[in-house]
Amino acid sequence: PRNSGTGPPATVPPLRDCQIPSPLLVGPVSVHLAAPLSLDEIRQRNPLVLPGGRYRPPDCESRHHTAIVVPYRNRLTHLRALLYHLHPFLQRQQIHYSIYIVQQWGNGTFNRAKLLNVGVREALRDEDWSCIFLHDVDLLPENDHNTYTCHKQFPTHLSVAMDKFRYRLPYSQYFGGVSALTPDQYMKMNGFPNQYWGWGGEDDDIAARVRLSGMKIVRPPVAIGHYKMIKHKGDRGNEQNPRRFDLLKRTRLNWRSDGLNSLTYELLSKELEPLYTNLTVNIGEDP
Ligand code: UD2
Ligand code: MN
Repeated sequence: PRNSGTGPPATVPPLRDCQIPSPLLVGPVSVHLAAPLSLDEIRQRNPLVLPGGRYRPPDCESRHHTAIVVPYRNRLTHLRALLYHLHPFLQRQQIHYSIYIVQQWGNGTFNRAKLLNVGVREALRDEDWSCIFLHDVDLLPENDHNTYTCHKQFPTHLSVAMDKFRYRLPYSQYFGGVSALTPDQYMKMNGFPNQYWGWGGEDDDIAARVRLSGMKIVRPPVAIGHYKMIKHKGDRGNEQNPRRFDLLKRTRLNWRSDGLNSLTYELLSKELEPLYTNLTVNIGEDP
């Protein structure tokens, strides 16, 4: 016991810093999707994860504080697969983290980038995160040397080699899938666009903002940036956005006025689920 009898309380010794790299890393992992477990089974396998999907390494002090933000609607099978893989993956990296699922309320057209803006703003209300990950629900990292931490100077694009693109970068400005920024980098580019309703374009807009705000994209080596994308069809309510090409022509004019500084939404609920924080949000409709 830390306290015995009447003496002064013993001081709790501070934890030592976690080793870098983490001694728990295993490198490439085979990601199989056969039978995704139930949320309850995943919880049992991750006993140290606290409500809201929060975790801190138990025996060392982590230098990395990462919020994972996932834009979401109606993809429960994918969500289970993501939680099943990501929790142990992040724990092996000895990161202090939390997973936020930002769920678009209603049946209106999906808006990935606006949901990401909401997620970043809400996550930063909880904690002074040093790094924010923007993560598609259907992407599973296949190598834990791909660390979920931020580059000091520049935004990072992590999903550089996906099975769906035959493990190559599809084009050099590609920024879709999984990316990461510090709060400062995010502010500097005025966050993400709010005006992309439906599938496509928003990732290229975000990449353009990185450049326009004077930054560049950094990436891990292709050999460790491997991801599996769970195969899926297009979703109802997320049809291709026919306006994306026109919008992309105006990023240079719009990025300072459309983004974090013009973001409006209504947070309908925030629930600390056993494996994630669920934010349900009304982001309005395509005008
Ligand atoms: C690509 C990009 C993605 C984004 C999208 C265009 C990759 C790996 N990813 O994904 O980052 O730029 O193109 O918008 O290239 N979602 C839901 N419910 C829905 C619809 C979407 O949860 O009904 C979320 C979910 O997190 C999903 C993400 O939005 O992973 C992107 O949508 P997608 O998976 O349908 O698009 P995809 O695979 O073409
Ligand atoms: Mn996808």
